[in-house]
Amino acid sequence: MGEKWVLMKTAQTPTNIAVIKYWGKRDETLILPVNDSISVTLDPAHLCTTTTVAVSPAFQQDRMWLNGKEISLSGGRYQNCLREIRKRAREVEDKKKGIKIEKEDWEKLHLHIASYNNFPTAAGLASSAAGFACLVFALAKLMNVEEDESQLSAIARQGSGSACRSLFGGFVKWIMGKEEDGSDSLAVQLVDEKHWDDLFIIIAVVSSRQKETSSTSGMRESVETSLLLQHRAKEVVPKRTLQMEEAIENRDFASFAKLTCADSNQFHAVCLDTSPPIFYMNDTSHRIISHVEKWNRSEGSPQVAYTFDAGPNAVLIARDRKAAAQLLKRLLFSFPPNFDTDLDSYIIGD
Ligand code: 2P0
Repeated sequence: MGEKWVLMKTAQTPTNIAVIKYWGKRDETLILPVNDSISVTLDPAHLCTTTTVAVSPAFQQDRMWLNGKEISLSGGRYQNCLREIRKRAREVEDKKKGIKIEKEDWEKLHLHIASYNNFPTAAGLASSAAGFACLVFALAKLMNVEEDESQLSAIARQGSGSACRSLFGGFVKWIMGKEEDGSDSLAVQLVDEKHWDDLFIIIAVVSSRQKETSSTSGMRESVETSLLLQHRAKEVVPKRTLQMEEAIENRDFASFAKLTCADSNQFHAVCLDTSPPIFYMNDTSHRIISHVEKWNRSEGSPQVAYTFDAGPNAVLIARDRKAAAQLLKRLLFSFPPNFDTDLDSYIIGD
């Protein structure tokens, strides 16, 4: 190997939004959840992470930049992903550039990683999901890794739990698994993105501020203190997951909306049941819920499902284009936007 070459790969990965939420770990290091979860992966054209990974014998250490700013790779989560992916690296040859990397060289070579999110980081829009999925996928491409998406998902999971679901499009299930080593805690695709392409997803950015309680510490506190979390994981989610899979399979929007809204509300109820209580939604979020509930009731059948992650922003899933157009009109009327020039987006709350 000469000293003057750089080999690069770029990947783009969308974020995903859970319709059956992951909240609580049974193993914090391996990131093993207390229940299964189901998500929908967003269109890669919108909320996504783009990551370029590069390797060169000239690099002195592994380094990473997020949105142009260098971040530390010393955390266990990055180290776990890098270690697991390096273990699976294979020989890479680029004859045109005269580069040959042997399998064992990957342990010695250092990486430079540059990652960009095209949406607010850590504002409850699952930035870590797209980020770790993209990192693992880009490294797998660079290192000629053979493993399929489900096997890669078990590596991305060790970066951030929800990341494992971003390696597939469409609707995706993260199977919690039973093994202590986490080998069966991985994502599978339920249906691809064409199966239910009538759905429209609108994200109402209520606030782009960083959340006060990170998901990681929030769910740790919930596991330690919430009795509702125990009931949810054991009694509610196993049944609800099956019902959700059936609703998705049959494109049954009424059941889908009922389950999605109920699961979001129960997740936030678990947050309130945590000591000290965690408040992710704000008044604007609550007003959006009331508005959608009233509208759905007045129509006789649900037009829109709402779901909120660890932040106040509303993810609204409309049954079709017509419902999405009506929803936008209603949102703009009831929540007149403040145009925020820094963010190039409409902020409808504070
Ligand atoms: C989810 N969330 O299923 C749930 C719903 C937030 C609310 O997954 O500690 O950032 O990195 O595994 O994946 C957010 O949790 O937490 C999350 P870690 P993660 O999408």
